[in-house]
Amino acid sequence: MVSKAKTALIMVDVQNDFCLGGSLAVPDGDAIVPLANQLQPHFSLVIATQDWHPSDHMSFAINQPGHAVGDVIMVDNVEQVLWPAHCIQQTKGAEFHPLLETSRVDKIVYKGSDRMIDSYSAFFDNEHLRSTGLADYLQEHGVEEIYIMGLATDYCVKYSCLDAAKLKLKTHVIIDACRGIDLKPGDMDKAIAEMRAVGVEIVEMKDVLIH
Ligand code: VGL
Ligand code: ZN
Repeated sequence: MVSKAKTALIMVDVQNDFCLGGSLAVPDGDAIVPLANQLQPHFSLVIATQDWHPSDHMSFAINQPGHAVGDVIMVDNVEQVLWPAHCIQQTKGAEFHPLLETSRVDKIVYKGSDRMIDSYSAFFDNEHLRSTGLADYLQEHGVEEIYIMGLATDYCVKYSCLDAAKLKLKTHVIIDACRGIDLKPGDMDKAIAEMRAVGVEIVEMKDVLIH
């Protein structure tokens, strides 16, 4: 039997550390939690990602003596931005925001568990060496079209969208259900332009909720 194509919602990193009071709080990050809940019933599959780092992860400034948060260093010949320690496995900061509805979540994708390589994308690590299994999961479930929202627009949302487009998924980003870090002012606008350039469709809540 040919499975009918389905549409999936991918909620990126709606975790305590990226929200108010978290160690890597994204400005206004909490605002997207009710939007995530509102979106879920409109999709046949709901997927949530969790940034899931060991405490000795090389992306944490504290693990790179002599360096500070925001520095960009080379790790194994790959550029790496240094962050405050965040989303450490099994800690409160790595948990989903307490108001995020999780009963409809069909699959959780963990990423960033290898201490030597970061993984902004929900699909692959930053060097595309290892897959998280999400692409196979979508294929097995007949998903050809995805909607991405969450945190942060200019990192995990952007890289997830770029990989999805490469995988030939019809990719939409629900831009008013995302918030960005803007480490350098303009990063968020640049991220939107980069996503658009590879064919990602930029949509808003209202475009999704009418269906
Ligand atoms: C993220 C920085 C470091 C994100 C994750 O979820 O956008 N950003 N780790
Ligand atoms: Zn991270």
